Amino acid sequence: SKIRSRVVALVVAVTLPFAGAVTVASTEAAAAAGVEDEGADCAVTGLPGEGTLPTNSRLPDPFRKLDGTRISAKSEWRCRREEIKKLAERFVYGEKPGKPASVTGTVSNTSITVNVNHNGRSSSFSASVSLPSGSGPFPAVVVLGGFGADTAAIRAAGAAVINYDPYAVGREGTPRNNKQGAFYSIYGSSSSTGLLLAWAWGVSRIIDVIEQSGGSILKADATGVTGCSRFGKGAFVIGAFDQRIALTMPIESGSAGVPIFRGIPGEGAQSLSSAYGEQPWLGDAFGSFTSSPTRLPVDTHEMVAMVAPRGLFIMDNPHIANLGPRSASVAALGGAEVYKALGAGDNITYWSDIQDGNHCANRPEWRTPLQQNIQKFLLKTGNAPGAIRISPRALGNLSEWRDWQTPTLNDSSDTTPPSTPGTPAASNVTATSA
Ligand code: MCU
Repeated sequence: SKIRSRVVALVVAVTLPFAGAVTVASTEAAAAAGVEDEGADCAVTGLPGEGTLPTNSRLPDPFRKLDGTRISAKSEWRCRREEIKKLAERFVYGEKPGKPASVTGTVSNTSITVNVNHNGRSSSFSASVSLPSGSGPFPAVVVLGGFGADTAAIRAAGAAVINYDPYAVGREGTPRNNKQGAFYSIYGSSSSTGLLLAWAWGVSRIIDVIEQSGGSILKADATGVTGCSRFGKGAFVIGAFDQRIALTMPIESGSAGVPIFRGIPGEGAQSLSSAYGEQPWLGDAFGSFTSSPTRLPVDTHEMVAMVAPRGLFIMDNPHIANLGPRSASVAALGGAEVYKALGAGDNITYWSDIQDGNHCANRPEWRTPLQQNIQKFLLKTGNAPGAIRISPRALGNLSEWRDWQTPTLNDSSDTTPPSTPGTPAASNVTATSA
């Protein structure tokens, strides 16, 4: 019957595995960096001013540098990423300050404390810790807020859970000119940095403390981050802005999270002005773009790319149009092009092929990929390839959103183009019955 075939169509998943042959080197590339920002020494010049931004209805080319030329070697990604970071700070999130003058604290089996001193100001916050069974030191997943993330599955996989209260670092419900929380105690209540990067700064300081703790309880080089909804926005930005994070797992993040700001017309996603106005999640500078995102010189596919080649597992809900799941799929597909160019196409998973439409529900479909991602990027015992499983209810079309193609990047700093073009990723459609 018509209804039956419609029901069957709803559970057909589009599966686009990345070709194994071109991504064999990806486990090496997966390693998180030892520093928060590997490109901190890159000289970024030519950042545009707000008045000079051209309109671009498509997604900006992630491979094109501010000087107008495109990168041709993998080694150039480090400083191109830094350009994207600076653009994202200036126009989207506000600035994320680096490590403060003094960060101290403790790690125990049950909690982490963080004390920060900078320019004569101080603040502190803490997070509770739940260890898995077995003997440490353990990798850990920072979980924002208390809902949506499958903490039982995280611990069963062998990682500790760090329960992080983002509101201790950046409160909600404040006006933009009077922001509150540990971040704003240091950088001022009129800081133009939005809550998402304040939350990110807090997680970076937790990692500083874990690094300094000597590693007998938690490993500093095996940290993941996750959260759902507004905390999915947070998890996404946190992972993008600290390269020590080995695994980034945003869940149902919605507008101001993974979905492209340019947004698929008519999708029904929360509008940018609504998200900007609801809470100071985004930086104050974003206020100029809520009704003209086509002027943005950066979009969220490039935040996906900022995570590359590290582990990224984006979970999304195709049943709620307000979350912009189609627009999120385009961001993932666009950012995945950078993963592929870096030889790390196996390190990104996007999964919106789920049954239960409730926001931030516990989902059986994500348990296995969650644990596989933890094994691969945190425990370093697994090597399951990433997958793009987009529900046909919420499938965006990247080709409508880009006017650039993905380059084949050289391995060395030698910028001579390679003689053979890269193998395109395989794509096929897998039907699953419910
Ligand atoms: C999807 O995330 C947000 C959404 O942007 C808000 O408009 C709504 O109020 O809250 C969502 C959320 O965080 O739900 C828990």
